[in-house]
Amino acid sequence: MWDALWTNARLATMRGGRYGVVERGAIAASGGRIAWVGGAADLPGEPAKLAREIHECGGRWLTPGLVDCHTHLVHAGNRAREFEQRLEGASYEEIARAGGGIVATVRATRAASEVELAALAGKRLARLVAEGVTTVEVKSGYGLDVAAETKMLRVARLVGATAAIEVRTTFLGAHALPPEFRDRREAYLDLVCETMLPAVAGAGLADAVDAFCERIAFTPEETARVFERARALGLPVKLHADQLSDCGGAALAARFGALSADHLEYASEEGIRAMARAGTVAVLLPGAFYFLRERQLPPVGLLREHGVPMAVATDLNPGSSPLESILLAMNMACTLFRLTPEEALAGVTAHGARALGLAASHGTLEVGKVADFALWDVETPGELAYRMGANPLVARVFRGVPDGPSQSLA
Ligand code: DI6
Ligand code: FE
Repeated sequence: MWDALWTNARLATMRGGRYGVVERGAIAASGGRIAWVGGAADLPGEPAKLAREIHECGGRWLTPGLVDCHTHLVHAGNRAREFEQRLEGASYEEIARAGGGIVATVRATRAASEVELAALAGKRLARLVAEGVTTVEVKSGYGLDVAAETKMLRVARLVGATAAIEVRTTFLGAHALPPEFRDRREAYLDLVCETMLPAVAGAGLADAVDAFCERIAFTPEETARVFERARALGLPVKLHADQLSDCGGAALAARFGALSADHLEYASEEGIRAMARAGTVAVLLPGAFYFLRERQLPPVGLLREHGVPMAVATDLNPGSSPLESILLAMNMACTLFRLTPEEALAGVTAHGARALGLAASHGTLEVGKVADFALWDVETPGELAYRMGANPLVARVFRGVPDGPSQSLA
């Protein structure tokens, strides 16, 4: 007997990154996994005899739980003042060079206690949960010393353990050069590679390692050094690649078999070919493109042509993408980057899961995968990317368990 069965649902299974529609569908969960999925007419018996709990979905659309595969949601403070400065004409790079930018958030995050950080992160997480997110990636990178980086990762693990959502953590020590290492780049990289990475790996605090490869951050050579160390410690890598200029980030990520290369506005065709060969996912972050008013579009046509799977994420962070809505990220991926609504939904399900190394267990409605679902009040799945600022979530299910009233913010 199954734990629970959802009947009379229209399923967007998202298998292979397509809608994979099953009209008049049913889906069952046992032990937190999908035990059965298909057309209700093919159920092996009377629903009441098959499962302990029956949920009638009233013909609504049921999708996999959404995956936000790139966020910086643990941090303190905000950068609203920088937003004003940019509106007065300063550029993101100028503000960063003048000691604002990432380093401003580092100061605030270092000063915050774990309890304070967890409270701030919990609020942001709740907004994602309210839109059907069931898996979220959270990066460090606003600590930039051993104590504050490990604090951020512990907070991310903690908020994950106390909410009905899966949190995957990524160590981003190579996000920016902290002020106390100004003009001592080499020494900071020593700290990242020889002290922080082993400490984080030893404590099991990170599922992956990321770096910001950019003119205002770390060079490809410096990034490669971090990646070598990650590889030696058995951790997969991801990369903030080619966001503001072509640094060869896409090819570098591919060379290390990265799970994903993220942003990619300036990526070259050669880099995209390398990603295709390496199986590296392209994570598109339209929130940052929008908020920084970038002009250079990511090469979506080339990504399609070379068969690189495209994920979509919020990049939720205080500097370049204060975006707390995965549904709006989907909409922007369509309006700004010209993804189809089907690609956008695949980007926050099947391909988002792949970008986290979770393709075998998450992101589609298939037997054996985690029973994480979202149920929507929409007439077609394309409507999820179409609406702006609406939230059609009706119910969310995490590991086979529907959210209770306290979690159900919809
Ligand atoms: N790229 C980004 O868009 C964010 N980090 C990164 O490496 C920006 C982070 C910030 O401005 O605080
Ligand atoms: Fe980012």
